[in-house]
Amino acid sequence: MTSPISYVKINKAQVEDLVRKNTAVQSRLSNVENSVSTINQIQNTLNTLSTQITALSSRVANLESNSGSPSPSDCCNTVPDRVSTLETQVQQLQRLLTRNECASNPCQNGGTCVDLYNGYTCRCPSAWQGTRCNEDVNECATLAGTDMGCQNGATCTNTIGSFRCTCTANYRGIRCTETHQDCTGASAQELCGHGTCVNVPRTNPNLVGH
Ligand SMILES: [Ca+2]
Repeated sequence: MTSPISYVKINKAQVEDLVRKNTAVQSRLSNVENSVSTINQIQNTLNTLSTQITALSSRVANLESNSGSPSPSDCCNTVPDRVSTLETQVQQLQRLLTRNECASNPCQNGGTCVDLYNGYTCRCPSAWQGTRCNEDVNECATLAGTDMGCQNGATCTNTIGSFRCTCTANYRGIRCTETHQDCTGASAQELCGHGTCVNVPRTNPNLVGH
């Protein structure tokens, strides 16, 4: 006896319906796979957190068992006090930064005041020194041997706020840098009458040399 061969006839609409259902099944399968992946990630994260919590617990236990160190609660109770101390210090710094120490004109004798953090400095004229430019500079010491001091063997005398040069016989000027020219000027004719005046160095500061 031979089995009869059976045929199932389906039309185009049924084929399209099967394709749609297959697509839907594939989509649901993909969602399930994604969900499994997400669950694995969550599980890994939980494992990591668990490890960290265990480590933290161990550290807290160590801290609590160590009587020489402050416990976490002691530590955190002092935080407000420390913040308050910091605020006070910041306010003090701000006051020092904004205060103008030059307001009282501390620099004397023409000194220029420069306001600094918690203080001032004075830039003094050359004849004065010191924190407030109230100390005389001894120019006879500081300028000795320089072009700014007394020249040509002059004697230097320090004065308050300045200095004075006493020149040797043949020199003149503030620093004794010029020689007497006794043959120049209207007096030369009177000095020599009808002769020719020739300058010679003075040997006495008060007597002309000619
Ligand atoms: Ca002086």
